[in-house]
Amino acid sequence: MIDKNSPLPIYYQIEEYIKERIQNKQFQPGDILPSEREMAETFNISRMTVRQAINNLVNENLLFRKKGKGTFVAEKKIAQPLQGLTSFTEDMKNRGMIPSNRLLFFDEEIVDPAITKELGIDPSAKVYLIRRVRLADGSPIALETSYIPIDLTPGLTADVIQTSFYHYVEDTLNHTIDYGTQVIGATLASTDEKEYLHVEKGEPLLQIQRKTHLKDGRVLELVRSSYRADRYTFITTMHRS
Ligand code: 16G
Repeated sequence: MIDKNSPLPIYYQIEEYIKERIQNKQFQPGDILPSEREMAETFNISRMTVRQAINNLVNENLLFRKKGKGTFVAEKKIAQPLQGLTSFTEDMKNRGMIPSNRLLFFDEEIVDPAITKELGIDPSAKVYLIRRVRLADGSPIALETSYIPIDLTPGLTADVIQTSFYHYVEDTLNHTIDYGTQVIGATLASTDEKEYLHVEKGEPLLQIQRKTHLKDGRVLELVRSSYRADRYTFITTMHRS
């Protein structure tokens, strides 16, 4: 277990010990870790050393601290490849997770002209304004606000949007979704995000804006989302040409 004669630093051995237990599911997401004092006593090492190991694992997002409560095992991060235009439903299913939605708002609205401009439609035209919390295995991952031109998706209803929007567009309306452009940035959780994403106010979030086009060039959607930065990450392969 901990070998004080090993050339490997003790804090590193503690990190490996905790990682191993997370991997073999002895420590599950949400589980509380033994306290620093308990671990120091168990391994007969200093609390400073235990703290160093835990700090490193917190920085790697494998563990997280709750003030006054202790250190807990974090949920595994969802690594989203930045290749291929996929829907939230597809992304979660591909990972063996169960996607679900909490519909917060669905209506036809006149919106900010900056939005209609992005959508390439008349400023006086109403758009579907939709707000959904997107969940994976029941836990909230993203808060998504979609702006969708009404004439592109006639018959869109709250029921349809409870499942997959892309599925409806492709399989019911027979449109071909072509490409999207995505801007990714950072933001801090507002009161809404605190409520719907179950994070602390001011916690860092990933902010994403996606604009998606149909094969005929028309804009299908403009979507602004905030993703939990502790649950979501992006991964991309780059070729040096
Ligand atoms: C993703 C897209 C969003 C799209 C939605 C469709 C990002 C940042 N956004 O959440 O633009 O509307 O998928 O999902 O990835 P659905 O087909 O499951 O409703």
